[in-house]
Amino acid sequence: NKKANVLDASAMRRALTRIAHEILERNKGGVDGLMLVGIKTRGVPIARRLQERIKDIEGGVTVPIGEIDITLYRDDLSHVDEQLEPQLNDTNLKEQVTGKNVILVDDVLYTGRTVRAAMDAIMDQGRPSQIQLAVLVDRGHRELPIRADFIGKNIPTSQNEIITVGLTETDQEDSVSIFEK
Ligand code: 3GP
Ligand code: 5GP
Ligand code: MG
Repeated sequence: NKKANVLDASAMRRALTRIAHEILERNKGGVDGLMLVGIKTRGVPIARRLQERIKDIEGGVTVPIGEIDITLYRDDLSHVDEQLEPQLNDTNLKEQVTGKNVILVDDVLYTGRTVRAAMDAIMDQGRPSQIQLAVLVDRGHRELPIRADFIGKNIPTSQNEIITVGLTETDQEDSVSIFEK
């Protein structure tokens, strides 16, 4: 049952536009060495939106995009087994990662285990010059020494709350809400 709406469509749009600016500000070397890598499912459309924003800001430059599929073995959310580690299913990195500044993109950052698995997958493919992390929501409860470089919204949650992220690409609307499990 829903407890609160946290972001509506325009707030989400503003947050992603801000992150696009922050990515460009942080990476003064320019967009040349950048690469966006979305973590499936919803990290991928978010990465595409950031690619569009960066293109708008930087006069038409298209930053390359890749996708990584990392899922828990059992994908049944109501029975997410806390002992299961996120596993790599598939990567779609057409671009070489070696020498690139890879920006990982995900919808929600929680324990950090998914991001750790994503970093492993990227570093299996080559030697990026840097890896940075952009997330729409940081809900806290990290279990690893991982933090995001770019955050749309910090939402402190309890363990029995979940964040639902809706995106027009996969859902009816752009929205972020807090639910009680
Ligand atoms: P996503 O693939 O778009 O990121 O993990 C699979 C999906 O389940 C995720 O979608 C995410 O939105 C949703 N989800 C909601 N709560 C949780 C949670 O507590 N743990 C995990 N692993 N996924 C969650
Ligand atoms: P972590 O590995 O950091 O614990 O979890 C990150 C991944 O699990 C994200 O890709 C996200 O899909 C999912 N996740 C964890 N908690 C939540 C949550 O509260 N809401 C949503 N939407 N996804 C979550
Ligand atoms: Mg996700």
